[in-house]
Amino acid sequence: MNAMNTLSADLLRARIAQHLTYTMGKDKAHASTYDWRMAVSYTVRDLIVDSWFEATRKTYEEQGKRVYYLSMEFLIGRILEDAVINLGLHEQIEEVLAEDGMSLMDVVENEPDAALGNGGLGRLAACFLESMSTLGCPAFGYGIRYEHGLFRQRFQGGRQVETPEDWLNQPHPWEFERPEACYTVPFKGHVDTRDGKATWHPAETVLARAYDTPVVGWQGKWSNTLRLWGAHPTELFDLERFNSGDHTAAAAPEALARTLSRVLYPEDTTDSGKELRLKQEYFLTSAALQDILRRFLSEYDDLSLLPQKVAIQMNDTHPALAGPELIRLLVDVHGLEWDRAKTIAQGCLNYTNHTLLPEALEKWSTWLMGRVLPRHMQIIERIDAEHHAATDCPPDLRIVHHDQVHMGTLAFVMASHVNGVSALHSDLMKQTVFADLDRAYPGRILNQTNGVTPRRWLKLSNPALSQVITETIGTGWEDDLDRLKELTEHDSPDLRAALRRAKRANKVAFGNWVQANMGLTLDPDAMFDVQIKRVHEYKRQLLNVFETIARWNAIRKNPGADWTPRVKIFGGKAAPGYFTAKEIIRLINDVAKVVNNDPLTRHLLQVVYPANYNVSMAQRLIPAADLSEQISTAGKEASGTGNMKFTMNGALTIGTLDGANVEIREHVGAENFFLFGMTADEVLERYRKPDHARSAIMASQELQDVLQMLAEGRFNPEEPTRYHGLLDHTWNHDPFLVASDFSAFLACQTKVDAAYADTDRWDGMVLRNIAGSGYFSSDRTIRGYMEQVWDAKSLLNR
Ligand code: F58
Repeated sequence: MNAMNTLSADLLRARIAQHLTYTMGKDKAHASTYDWRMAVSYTVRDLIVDSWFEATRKTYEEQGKRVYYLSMEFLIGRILEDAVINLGLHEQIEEVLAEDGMSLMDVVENEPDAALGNGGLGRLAACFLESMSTLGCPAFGYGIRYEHGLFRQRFQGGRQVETPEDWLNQPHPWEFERPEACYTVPFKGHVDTRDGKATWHPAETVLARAYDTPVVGWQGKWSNTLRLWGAHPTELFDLERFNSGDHTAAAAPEALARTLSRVLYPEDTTDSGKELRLKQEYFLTSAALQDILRRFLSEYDDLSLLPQKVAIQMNDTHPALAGPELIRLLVDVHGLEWDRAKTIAQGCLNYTNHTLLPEALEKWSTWLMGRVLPRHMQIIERIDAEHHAATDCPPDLRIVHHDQVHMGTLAFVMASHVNGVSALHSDLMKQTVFADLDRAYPGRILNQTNGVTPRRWLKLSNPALSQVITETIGTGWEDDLDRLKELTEHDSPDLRAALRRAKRANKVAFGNWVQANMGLTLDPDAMFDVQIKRVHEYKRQLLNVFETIARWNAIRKNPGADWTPRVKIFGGKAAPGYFTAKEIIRLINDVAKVVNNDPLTRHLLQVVYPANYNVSMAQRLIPAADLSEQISTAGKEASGTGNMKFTMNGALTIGTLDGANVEIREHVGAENFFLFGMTADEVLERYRKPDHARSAIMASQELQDVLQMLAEGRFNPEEPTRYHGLLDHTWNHDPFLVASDFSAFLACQTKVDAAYADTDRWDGMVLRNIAGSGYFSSDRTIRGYMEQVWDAKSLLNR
């Protein structure tokens, strides 16, 4: 039992009332949901602060090694609900609020999502923070306090329209501004070298100011800090200019500085050549490293101890300037010799790779790097020269070649450990993109399969299932998720029925939400077939919508047959500049419009695409899913983490042997997973066939019918040629082998239908999926990093 559970409703009532009156300045008669939410948030935050201080005190006392997780993205979602669940205060707060006619759900849903990330990479960082706190690993997350997170998505005539996100428009109750934790970040200018000593004379400077959010672990035993940097001008205002009447120019320095933390880049493949992005990356990295060194030097005076006391994780290459920046600080500011500085930097740094897609591997032109960060360009060149001398690598393995700085190579060379995010992905790293570097630096690459926090993704988002689990195996599974295995020992008709009831209740709840927000009525007994993730060609939403059309055709041909009713649910955003992805979104919406209005089929097939998919929508949708679509082209999805959340929540997967699907299938049993499609090796083989698309299309009448309908504008009679570009792309290029995997997908979906129709069989499969999902807790992942990457120890219960 955690201490918080014993907090009485009386105490909470008093504290909430106190905050309502004295922090919000409202009396109950006039308090809005927003006021209540703020009062509850401040109350809960107060309860975390003590454990937060205690964790800091303990880390100093024990001189523990600290982990620093550097990430351009933290896709946190709502904070209050997570804190309430982790502190076990759910029931008491519900009780207090009910007395004033409020519900905890209304209060929680008043909070905007903190959407400081694009997708999996950012959400992983958020899960990791929570697990590091749960495990008592002393850690800081470092990121940017974007004023505008990921854009909001609307559909206009089926097309994605982006509008700015505005989470900081209202006060943010979870952060503590730290005006004293402030660092100057330099840019541009020139470097003087005298007597072998370099001096950088920057032409621009910006202040990085810290904003801290406590991250509380399960049962409130430990809290770490998410420190986000806001950009501020070094000089507030040009008073002389203002007085001379040039008001706009007077405020220019401020506007320029603030741009750095204004908005999250919404691209999900790197858009190199953007100066602002490079500056953002350096802004985060430099502020974080200055802060790390300041904290270290407040405790120790020998910089050689740095690798023993500090582990820095680079979340992808976005903070890969950490290598050159740490060397710069050690050499130029702290006066260390180059060799010593470089060894120390390598001893602290580690790099996680999240993609093998060539277009997503960051590169910067040497011209831009030299102009924005002239000192770093020098340091990078020296690192590169030494890397070349030590490994005798060919030119294309160098950090700098073809006038570009290859950030993956830089990160690799400067890291102690480099990891992939699933077993398959880590193997492919060794076989493909990093094969030569792996030979040059053997043993550096290792695997840490991703995980997700079961607190948010099971306990919080799926109370119905959580209750069944607790009633069956008792409490304690929340931070020991392997215990879900015990469910299989309790397999019985009663347990299967209980799981089914929980799922149905979640489907009804989601159906009500769809009804209220989209005006569509869903049948909770139909199979909810869900694909939610960023829209990208390699994730193959196109394959799914082609299958949807083929299914519609099949039903129309034979409406009286024994069909398994389905609701096809899509969710996800496309990068604003990604034309093909946006076309796919439009197509799904066009198909939905036609299919949902067909009186012949609509009791058997519906298509739903709610706009603005985000963390909160995922929390609603995943518990309601029967089928999880994980259908990327094999070898392209590094891991996936949504796949894990679905499994934990009792959805069955239809998927390829890609990313962590491979391990999910091993853990739940091959017989409980709907596998289809080419393997990564077969994919490579297939690419060698020049007419792979055409020949696959010619082999499938169903696919030809689908493409013919698109050619005729069946879903868009107002503009029949709308999808001709997409069709040409499919017939002649099909870069992610949609056509080649289509028939296998269709056949596999037929097996899914049959399995769903056999209720007892399906329920048994569901049970085995939940029971096998324990491995995919991010606690397991973080333990792996602590032991194999960071050499860090838990400070809990010591
Ligand atoms: C994702 N990457 C992988 N990148 O695609 C996914 O397989 C994996 O599970 C996840 O990381 C966590 O390891 C990803 O989300 C981005 O969003 C980047 C944003 C910034 C530009 C480059 C892509």
